[in-house]
Amino acid sequence: MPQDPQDPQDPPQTHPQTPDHDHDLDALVVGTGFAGIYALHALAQDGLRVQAIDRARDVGGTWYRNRYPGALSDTWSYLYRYSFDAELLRDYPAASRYSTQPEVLEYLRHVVARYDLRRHMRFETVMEGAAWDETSKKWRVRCRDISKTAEGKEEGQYTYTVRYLVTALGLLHEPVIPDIPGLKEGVFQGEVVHTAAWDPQTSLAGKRVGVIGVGSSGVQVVTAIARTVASLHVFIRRPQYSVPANDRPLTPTERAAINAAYPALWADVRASHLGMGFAESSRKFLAVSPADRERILETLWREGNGLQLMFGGFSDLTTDAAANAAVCRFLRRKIAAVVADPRTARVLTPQEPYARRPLSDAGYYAQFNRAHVHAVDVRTHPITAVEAQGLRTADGTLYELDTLVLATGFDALDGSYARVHIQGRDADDLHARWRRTGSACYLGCAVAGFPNLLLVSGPMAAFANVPPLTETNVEFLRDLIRAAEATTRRTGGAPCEIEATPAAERAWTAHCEATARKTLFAQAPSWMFGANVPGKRPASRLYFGGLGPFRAKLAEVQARGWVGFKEPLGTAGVLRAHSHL
Ligand code: NA7
Repeated sequence: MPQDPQDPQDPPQTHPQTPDHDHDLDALVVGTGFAGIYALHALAQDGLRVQAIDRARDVGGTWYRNRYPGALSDTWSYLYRYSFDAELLRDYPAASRYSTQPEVLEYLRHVVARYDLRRHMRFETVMEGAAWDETSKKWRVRCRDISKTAEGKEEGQYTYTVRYLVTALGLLHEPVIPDIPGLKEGVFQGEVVHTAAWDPQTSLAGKRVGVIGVGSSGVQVVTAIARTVASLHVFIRRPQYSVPANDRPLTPTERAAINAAYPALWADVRASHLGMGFAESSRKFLAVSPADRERILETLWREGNGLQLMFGGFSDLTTDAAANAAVCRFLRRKIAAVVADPRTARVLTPQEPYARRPLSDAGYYAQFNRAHVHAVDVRTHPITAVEAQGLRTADGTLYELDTLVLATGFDALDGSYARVHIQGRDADDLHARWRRTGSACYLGCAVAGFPNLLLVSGPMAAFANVPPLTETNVEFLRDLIRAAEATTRRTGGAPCEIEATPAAERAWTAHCEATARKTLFAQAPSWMFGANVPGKRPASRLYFGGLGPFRAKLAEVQARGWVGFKEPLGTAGVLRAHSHL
């Protein structure tokens, strides 16, 4: 299965203008998705000698690797972008309500070109490991240049020596390959492709296709390909609720209104919980009459977007089990109204609470009314093997396929660190430590024992719209670096290190867990809690308190002299969970 398939549309490879042997820098950014691009830009603006590397052949991160048909962001297009450049916000196209994967990738390439960032970037470069050198107070980052592998030449190995290591590895990066006998052994004679490592050359038209998984990726790919394939079998273990996205072009009048409102829109986004740009309701579900609840839910269904349905009509759907159950009944009625065959509808209808990452679709349920599209219940009859001709299920049926699509998700958040070996003080390995003791992380950006390692949206960052979350995180770590540099200049002694205290890291991680436990999300096993990866510790990897409160915490940490970071940078105290300035 290809990890990073080549795309003829990838731009020609460039390398940083620094000589090859000059790998002694102020900072290295690992990853060139939304987070890495902005981190590189912010640090370069500050005059740091910085480069960014990426395993892929181009920028984009998630939006480069997830090039499957139907991939779409479910945030309003005009808010699924950076806010730091007012002119770009205003002038860059927002053709429709949502952005497709090619549009997001094009946007990111445009930003990179606009700020001439490619000259600081090196692609097809894998960070294999990094080790903190206590003597020099620098990270030694071992890298492998994989660009020559395709030509059969020897891969290059080299080391960056940097003061700051900024990991922008992405929240959803590492694909999960299910443990189905025969899959990894490669016995299937057809093609296997994972949505998170999609080969753009893959053609599904006229093929007998099987899709495993019906999270966001599965729902999107199924909806996009159903019309053109010869047959489609969708293997469904735990169906999820999906709400129409209701995509449509934005009119010039709407675009003009958005442009005029941008400052206020971003202020609302930054103060809100989700940062999605819709008004989040403060109305409790059971405080509203049954007739009004139905009317509100109908309006939300028609207006579209799963996140908006979950948070835009009522404030307590993710905390009040009775309210949630009532909305589940509403959503099940909607599925029954669309899907003609009751047996198929049963396979597609969830019985669990509406408490996973909400999905949005472009007509998912209706695809199952096509005679050649089948919902296969693999909860009752699990998949037992991948065979030469296709998939075998426990009832003995063999589903013959030409192409098998794995829409089986990600080893999310801390999972992005599984393939890199980052050794901090005492040679402790970051991912090994997280597996041993849980994914503790202070404010999603710093880990005790790992000085000057700055994570962008690492574990325990807020669950929110990615671009404003990314900007929040990057600006915080940029300010940390500025403070560390200023402290070094002021003391005139050893370089000031940025390092979370164990107590602050523990307190923030416990606060994240306690916040998550108050929500129904904690009861529905999903990637957000590590439940989709066998052997992973079941715990929250996100802060469910909201982007606004998260930003307030970061502001408080800064205002209180970097509380929770070690001296001499910080005051080494512990940020109280409910403290206010
Ligand atoms: P998700 O949401 O983790 O979904 C993965 C899907 O794959 C889910 O339906 C799983 O079923 C299914 N799956 C995984 N392994 C198997 C096996 N062995 N048999 C049957 N089904 C299986 O990943 P996505 O990529 O869709 O979305 C992740 C996030 O990306 C999304 O929330 C957005 O934020 C963007 P299960 O539910 O475990 O029964």
